[in-house]
Formats: sequence, C-alpha cells, structure tokens
Amino acid sequence: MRQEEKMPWWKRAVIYQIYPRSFCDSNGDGIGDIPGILSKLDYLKKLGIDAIWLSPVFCSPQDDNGYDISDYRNIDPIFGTLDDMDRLVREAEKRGIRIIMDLVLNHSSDEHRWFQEAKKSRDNPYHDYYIWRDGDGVTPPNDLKAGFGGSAWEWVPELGQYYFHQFSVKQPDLNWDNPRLRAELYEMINWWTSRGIGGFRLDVVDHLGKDPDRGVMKCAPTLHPYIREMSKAAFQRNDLVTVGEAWSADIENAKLYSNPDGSELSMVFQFEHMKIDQIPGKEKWDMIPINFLELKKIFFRWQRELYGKGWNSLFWENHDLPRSVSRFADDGDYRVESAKMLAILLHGMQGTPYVYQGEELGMTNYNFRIEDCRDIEILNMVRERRKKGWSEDRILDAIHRKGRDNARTPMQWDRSRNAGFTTGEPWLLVNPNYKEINAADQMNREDSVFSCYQKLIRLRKERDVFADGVFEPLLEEDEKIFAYRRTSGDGTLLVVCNFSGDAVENPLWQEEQRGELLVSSYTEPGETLALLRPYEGRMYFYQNGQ
Ligand code: TEU
Ligand code: CA
Repeated sequence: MRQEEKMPWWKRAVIYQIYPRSFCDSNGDGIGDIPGILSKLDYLKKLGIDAIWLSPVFCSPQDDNGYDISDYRNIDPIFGTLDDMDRLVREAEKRGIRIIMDLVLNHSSDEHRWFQEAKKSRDNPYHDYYIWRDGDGVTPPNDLKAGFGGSAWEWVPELGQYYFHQFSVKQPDLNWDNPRLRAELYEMINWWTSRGIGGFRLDVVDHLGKDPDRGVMKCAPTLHPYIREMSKAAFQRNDLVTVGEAWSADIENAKLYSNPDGSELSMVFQFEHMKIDQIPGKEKWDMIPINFLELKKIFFRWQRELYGKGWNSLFWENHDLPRSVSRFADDGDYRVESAKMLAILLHGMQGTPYVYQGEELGMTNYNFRIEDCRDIEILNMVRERRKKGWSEDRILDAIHRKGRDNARTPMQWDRSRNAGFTTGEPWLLVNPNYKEINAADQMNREDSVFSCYQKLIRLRKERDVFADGVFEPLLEEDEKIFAYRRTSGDGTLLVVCNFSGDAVENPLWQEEQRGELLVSSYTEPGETLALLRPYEGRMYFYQNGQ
C-alpha cells in the first residue's frame, strides 16, 4: 500500500546540508562557493538525496559566517551571483534535487541598510525595525547576555539608546512586533519562492517571539501567532518544505511547530539529544560523559509521542556540532563500522533524516590549535574562560570536543593537495586525515560509509515503513544495544545496533533470522547472529506474518 498520494514529498526525503564556505572552492580564493556546489551536483545525485539545505549565501560581512545578513535579496560575492544561484536551482532540479535556503529572520547584520538607517535617528522609518531602549550608556536596560559573549544590549551614543542583540553585536535583533517589518520579510520570502526555491530552514525560529524587558529571549506568547501569520503569507502555497530550528523545543511545542494541519511549519529541528553531554542549565563547554540509557530514552520518547501529531528532523550533525563519529562512537579503529552504525540507527526512525556534508564519509573532529580556530563562538569562549581561570589544556579539550570549527573543516574530496577543496589557501585548515578519508576513495567502494548512506537513502524511498511505521522500542534497559521495530501495512523493520566497542550478546537474533538483511555496518557476516561485534548495526525487513 503506497500512501504517496497523501504524503508530502519531504516525509520520504533525505536532506543534505551544505556549509558553502567549506564545500568546494571553484576559484582558488580558499572559500567554497556556488559554482563549486554546481560542480558537485552529480556527486549528490549519486548519493541519492532529495534536497540541499544551503547554509546562508546572502550578502554578509561574515561576522558569523553568513548568519549575519546584510542583504536578503542578493548573493554575497564570495559565494557568487544571483545568476549562479538561479543556475544552481535549475541544475539541481534537473537532478531531482530541491534547494532549501537558510533564512535568518531573528536578526540581520548591523551592516544591513535597515540598521544603517535605523541608527540615523529615532524618527527614521527603519528605526522601529530593531529593538531599542533608552539609557545612559553606563547601565544597560537589564542583565541579559548575548549568545556570543557580553551584554545583549549595545549602546549607540548618537541616539542615546541601546539596541538588543541575542548573538554578536553585529547581529542586531529584528523587531518582530513591527507589522511593517514582518510584511517586508514575507514579501522577501515570496520573492525567493518565485525564483524556484524549494523550501526554507528558519534559523532560531523559537527566538522570533520575545519580550526582552521581562528577560524573555524566546517562546514569548507572540511566537506561534507570528509563525502562523508567516506560514499563511509565505509558506502555504506550492509544496515548500519548512524547517524550524529550535534549541528550546520540547515535544509539546514541537506539535505546534509541525502541526499536521500545516498551520505552522513542515517540521521541527530540535536538539534534546544534543544536550546529552552537557551539564543541565550550563553551557555546551561544561561537559559530562554521555549517558547511553538517557540518549535512548530521548530518541524513544520523541518517536513515540510525536507519532501522528507532528514531524521531527533526524540528525547527528550540522555546522554547529562536532562530528558524530568522534562524539558518539569511535573515530579510531572502528571509524568505518561505527559511522555506519550511527547512520543505520538514525535512518530507520520516523522523521526526515539530514546528512551534513562529510558525515557520509565518516569525517572526524580536528585536533585544533587555538590560533587556527576561526569561529566567533570559540573565540569568545576562549576569552571568557581564560578570564575565569580555565587552563589552556582545558580550553583546548573543550574546543576539540565541542567546537563548531570541527564541522567546518573543508570537505574531503580526494587525495590531492587540500583534499581537492581548493587550489589556494583554505580559509580553515584541512583535516590531515584526508588521504584516508575522502569522497573519491569511497564513492565506488561497496564497503564504504558513503555506500551505506546511499543504501539507506534509497531504502527510505522504496518502503513505506520508513515514513509511517509505528515505533516500538526494544531492550530499553540494555546498556549497550540500541534496538527498535517499526511496523506498517508494508511490513516490519527491525534495527539492532551495538553502540559500544565491545562484543555483546544479541537477544534479538531469532527475530533477525526472520528478516532480510537490508544494511549492515560490517561487510562480512559474523560467525553467529547471536553476537554483535563492536559497533555492529543491522537493519532487517520482513513481511508481516512471516
Ligand atoms: O544557531 C542557533 C544557536 O542558538 C547557536 O548559537 C547554537 O547555540 C550554537 O551554535 C551551539 O554551538 C543558529 C545557527 O545555526 C548558528 O550557526 C548561528 O551562529 C546562530 O543561529 C545565530 O544566527
Ligand atoms: Ca571561492
């Protein structure tokens, strides 16, 4: 029974995230660009993905690598031109791939024309596009802190006012309470849709509704009404996919963001499983070891409770997170097996899977020196933690484990100089392991991480059970095995993964015998199904009643 007619395309899709700076450089300036992406579309077609989420390529002074936009309707010259972008949309479409743009609507760059105007005078028509409070230049309106260090309020002496910014000082928050601003943003979104864009990822969508005077930075009562308004004005036509990034989302509000009635967004991109190694209430640099039972609980809860009531994103990585094989598995001896195991575990669940560039190769974290880091979040952390008296070793350890630059080292294409990313000097160092880990080597090898992803992506399109199967957790209390079953009219999917570096007994071996092995993290079968080798992950399918 194929439910294709009723089901939106993105429920069967796998989305690939490109961080354009680090993907492929076409002109030797050391920075990836749109022509570079064009040259790799066939690679992505071979992988089999349905859509590309493109991190921001709009005009930007690059204070936060494009998440500080100075013109929403143009492409930054470091990435190319509007013509290149149109060409990307067309060429991707020829290969059955849609382009999802990354909209940063919580803030703009301070170099945006609106902000330049806004700070000219209090009665400038753009003044009210941002959030201002009177003051004396000594004591900010309150003690809210910005995401990238310091106060969230910045003094502008010419105006005798502070502006509000949740991220860097170069990222002033837009005033969503101003209907003129909102209308202008919706019009801009529609302008992109008319150029053939297939959807949008909404940066920090939970921050659009806020009440800074009461210390509320996100999820104010205005939030969901604003999202519904935007959805009506800009999203509910065509068959756009819309993805809301929300660090604060829990299952209850995820049901709103991804309401199946289509009133808000297609899906939520939430991070509960990504907070697993940090001390609750503290920052990501304040780390604790991963509690595997807790991790399982989180995934299982989302799978069970969102079923039929919303739609989740499935991911281990993005441009803000460390490499998953280094963080959750083994980037040494079992790198290949454990990278595949993570993929198998994730791709059997309900939701839309995301593959972050290089994840399909099992790329790893980088052994940075502080002076080689470029990320604004890392640089601020270093300043703040040194002040707090952290040792250099402790700071370095935090960067190696959690720093965003881990995910931003250039894509490893082949064995040639700079991993084939650029002919010039790369903006961020290339991981020296590119000779062993690269796309050219993996693309045509059956036993590669790449091939495993390719299989998983294909399977999702072939079988309904991936999109609609009912989820049943298995072995919930097992300290090493992550296992579940999904059942639909189509049949049953069984996923059994050893999340540890030890061989373990497998209580599910008899059920495995009933099924057809779809994917495994090992190339050769083991001596017996009753044992799982280190990081062994297996996915089976069987007809119901079989
Ligand atoms: O990230 C959301 C966000 O809250 C980040 O600051 C996040 O907490 C941090 O990256 C974790 O390390 C989005 C973008 O994905 C990120 O790249 C931007 O820097 C941020 O918004 C501001 O636009
Ligand atoms: Ca370039």
